[in-house]
Amino acid sequence: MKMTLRWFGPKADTVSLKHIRQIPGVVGVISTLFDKQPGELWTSAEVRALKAEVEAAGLELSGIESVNIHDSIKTGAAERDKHIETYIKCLTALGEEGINLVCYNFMPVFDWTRSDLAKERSDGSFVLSYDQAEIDKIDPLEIFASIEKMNDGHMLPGWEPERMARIEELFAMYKDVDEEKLFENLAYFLKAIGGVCEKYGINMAIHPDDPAWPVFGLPRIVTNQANLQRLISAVDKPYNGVTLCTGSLGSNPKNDIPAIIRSLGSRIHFGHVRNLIHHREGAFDEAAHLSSDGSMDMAAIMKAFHDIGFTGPIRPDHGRMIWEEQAMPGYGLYDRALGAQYLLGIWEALEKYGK
Ligand SMILES: [Mn+2]
Repeated sequence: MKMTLRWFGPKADTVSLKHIRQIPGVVGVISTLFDKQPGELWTSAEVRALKAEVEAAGLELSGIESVNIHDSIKTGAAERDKHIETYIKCLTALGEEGINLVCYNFMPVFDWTRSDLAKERSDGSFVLSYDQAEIDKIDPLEIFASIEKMNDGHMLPGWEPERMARIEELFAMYKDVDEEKLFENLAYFLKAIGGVCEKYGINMAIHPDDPAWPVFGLPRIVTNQANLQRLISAVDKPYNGVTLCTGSLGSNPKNDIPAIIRSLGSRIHFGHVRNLIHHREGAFDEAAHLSSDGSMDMAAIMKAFHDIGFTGPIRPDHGRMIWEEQAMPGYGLYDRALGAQYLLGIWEALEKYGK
C-alpha cells in the first residue's frame, strides 16, 4: 500500500504540494487535468507538465482521478464511438508518461450527492452529510443551486457549473437508460479500451456510486458486492478494476466492506478510505477516520486490504473541516493528514504483527 492525497492543482486547491510532502508517509498525489471537460483530448505534454510539477515537490503522480466519461458513452448515444476514440487517446497520453491508474465513475447526471456540505458536529468540526429525507424535498433540477449555495465558492469536482447549466438536457439524455442499459454501455466502453489499457498496463478503477442507491430516479449500478462482481466478470481482465471507496459503499450499512475487499482481491486498484456515522436508513454524516468516531471498523477494513496483499495507492478520502481551515468541502489539509497518519499506523501494526 502506498499512502497518497488527492490534489486539485495549484489554481483550485488550498493545499500545496509542499504541505502534502510534509505529511509523514504520504508519497504521492492523485490528481487530474481539472480544466478538461468530458470528451476533451488530453495531450502527453499536458500530462508531462502535471507529472513534472508533482515530482518537483518530491512526490509521485500516483494516479488520475478522474478522466471523466462523456455522457454519450454512458447513454450509448450514436456518437459514443467517437468519444471512446478520444478517451483512448487520453489513456495513450497517460500511458506514454508512465501513469497507470485511472479512477472514473459511471454515474448518470450527478456525481456524488450530499444534503449538507458543512454540518456542524458537537466538537465544532464541520462535515459533509446526507439525509434522503432532505434530498427528497429538492427538485433535481434545483439541486445544483442548492449545492452551490452551501459551497461558499470553492470548486466542487463533479458539480462543474458548465455541466449543471445543461441539467435538463442531461436528464433528457438518460430518459430511456435503465440499469441494464447503463451496465451494457459500461461493458461496451470497457471492452473498447482494452487494447490501450493492456498496451500500457493501465488499470481502470471504477468509483462506486455515492450514495450507494438510486437518487432522483436515475439508475445506479456500482453499489454493492453483487454488482461489483458482475462488473469485473463482464470484462474479466485485470485492467477492469475498482476503486474501493469505503465511504460510498459504506453509505449502505448492509455492505460488508471487508468482505467486499476480499471478494474483489487483485481487482482493487485504488482505495478511498474514510469513516461515516449512520443515523438511520438513508441518513449519515461523514466522520473522522478513527473507528470510534463513526460506524465503521477501520482496522478490519485495513486488515482486509493487507490480507489481499494490496500494493496500490490508498488515500484518506474526505476529511472534516477543523481548526478553522477554509477549504473545499471534504478536502482540507488537517483532517486528511490526521486520517493518513491513523491509517498508516494501522498498516504499520499489520505489517509488524498482523501475520
Ligand atoms: Mn471516494
